[in-house]
Amino acid sequence: MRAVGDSLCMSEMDRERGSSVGLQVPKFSGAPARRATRVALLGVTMLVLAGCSAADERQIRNLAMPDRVTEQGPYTYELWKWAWVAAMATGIIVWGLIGYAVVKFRRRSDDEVPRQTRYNLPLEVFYTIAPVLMCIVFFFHTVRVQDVQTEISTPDVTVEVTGQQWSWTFNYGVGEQTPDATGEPDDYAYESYVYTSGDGSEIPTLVLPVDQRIQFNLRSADVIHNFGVPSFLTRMDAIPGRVNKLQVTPTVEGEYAGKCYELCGVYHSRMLFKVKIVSQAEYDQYLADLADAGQTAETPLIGGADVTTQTGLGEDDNQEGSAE
Ligand SMILES: [Cu+2]
Repeated sequence: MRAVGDSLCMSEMDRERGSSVGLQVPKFSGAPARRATRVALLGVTMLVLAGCSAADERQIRNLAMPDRVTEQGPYTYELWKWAWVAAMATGIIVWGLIGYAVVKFRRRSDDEVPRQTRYNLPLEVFYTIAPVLMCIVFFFHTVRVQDVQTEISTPDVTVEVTGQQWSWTFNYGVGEQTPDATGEPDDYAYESYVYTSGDGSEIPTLVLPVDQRIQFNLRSADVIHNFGVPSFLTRMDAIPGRVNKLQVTPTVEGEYAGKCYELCGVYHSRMLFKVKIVSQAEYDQYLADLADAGQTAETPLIGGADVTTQTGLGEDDNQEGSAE
């Protein structure tokens, strides 16, 4: 069997002799490719026609993002949208160059082997500088949006949130808030609290007043969790031993879903919670209802060293998680 190099040499020699013997490449027949294209087109058309429900249309319009229900959410969405635009522009340039090269440098006859190495200095300069510029622009806008999402200013309401394997505890302050409280023990924002706590069999609900800047003081009783609500378009880790602060301003009343975003153990997938954004009056009523139900505490339930995690922190006679 001859090596490829040999056959290339032979092909040159053969060509000189006027022979048609060359590199033995199977002849391209367009028929199967055309059939494949037709089948693919038909498939795509059927998929499109198979029905775009209203929900699908909304998904497409939102570029697969949830509706934004906070003041800060649109910043994340804009970053996402423009990242798509940048990716599409890059795609069009790359596909264009591929198409151009495929057509321009195609094999024009059976015994022709195009030059196998080429260089083009302007092109090489372009594909070195363009990605660097893209990274700089992406980095700039990512930092800009991150600054909005992590900005801490004086909150209207502070909610102490504890993640515990495998649910959440929400502590709401009662009465006047001390706005510059650090959230560390002995420096909580409120004099007393009401709470609700989920466990393995009950998904807790986080109730928030609309149009108020809410600060979540995030803590963990055991391992690293991550507090996130898709419709808020932001999330943050809850790390044992520290208080992470996240602020959002909900603007649209309604019910949303929240969850833990950090694989935190065998029942991580159970760490769901509901979010209800309500009017100030309904919020006040909710806190009063929690107080009536006896779910009150002087300090928020944040989980202690001996917390029994599976059952949640707020069991009536069994408040292992309370900070007393
Ligand atoms: Cu978790």
